[in-house]
Amino acid sequence: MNDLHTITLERPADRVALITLNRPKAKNALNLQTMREITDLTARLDADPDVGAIIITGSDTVFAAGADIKEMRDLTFSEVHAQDWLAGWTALADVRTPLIAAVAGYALGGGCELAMMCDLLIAADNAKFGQPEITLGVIPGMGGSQRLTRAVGKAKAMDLCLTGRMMDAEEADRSGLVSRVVPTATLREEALTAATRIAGFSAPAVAMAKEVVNQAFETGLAEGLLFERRVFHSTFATEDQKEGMAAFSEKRAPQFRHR
Ligand code: CO8
Repeated sequence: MNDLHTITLERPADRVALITLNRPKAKNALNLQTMREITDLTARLDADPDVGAIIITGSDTVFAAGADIKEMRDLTFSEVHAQDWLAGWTALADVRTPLIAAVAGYALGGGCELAMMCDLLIAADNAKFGQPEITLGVIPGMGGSQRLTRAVGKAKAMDLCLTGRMMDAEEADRSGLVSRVVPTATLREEALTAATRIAGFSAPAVAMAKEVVNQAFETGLAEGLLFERRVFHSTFATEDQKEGMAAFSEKRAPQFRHR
């Protein structure tokens, strides 16, 4: 796509889109243009019935080194407040298609926050996560204090946000930040395998599964369980439920319609 300058788009497998952050000279720092390109592109991919999973990745050594410090450094309070600086990223959290962050190397500040906005976070064994904003005289601004705390608990989140230290892949795995850790050399392949698998299932069932898990962060248990049960009931309105259960009974592979 020729309107992309800070990211690239590939279609490496059927029903899978792969977005690669591509500002190597700035360690894939996320500037406004990157935000617009990612949110516009993921919205377009989300509306495409031929896309069942989206991978977001960086290079072998850096996922993203955070928001673009050089772009922000001279902004005033009035400017960031008036523009609601970084609010545009919330569009990514509205994407209904599963998002897989495939993280190798540094995922710092906004880079860590971008990875946490995704649904699966697959880390290479060289990944390093951190919220170093405190070292710059600011605080996380794209969800780091909220999503990180929900993912790893107060003790670790405070440690990362107050000291600015990095967490390696092993600690991130132990702390519940990442879905799994894989060798750096196989990161892309592992992400692709997961994406292909997800994209092969019933698209309504996948969207509903994502929705109900996300609901766990928004509601109390009783309300969440009721929401889950009602959404479970609604899967029985889909042809894919009939096909999936018939295929199991008939000992054959299901042929999902994906819509
Ligand atoms: N923004 C802009 N440029 C960057 C960034 C960044 N986040 N990170 C690296 N770069 C640039 C460097 O300035 C350097 O440019 P140049 O070649 O022109 O000097 C180039 O990328 C290469 O970087 P290094 O030489 O530093 O590479 P190293 O391999 O030595 O180090 C690191 C890699 C460890 C990733 C290091 O670059 C680093 O620490 N980067 C900054 C990490 C950071 O602090 N991230 C947090 C940013 S703030 C944020 O994400 C959220 C802010 C929310 C604010 C809310 C406001 C409303």
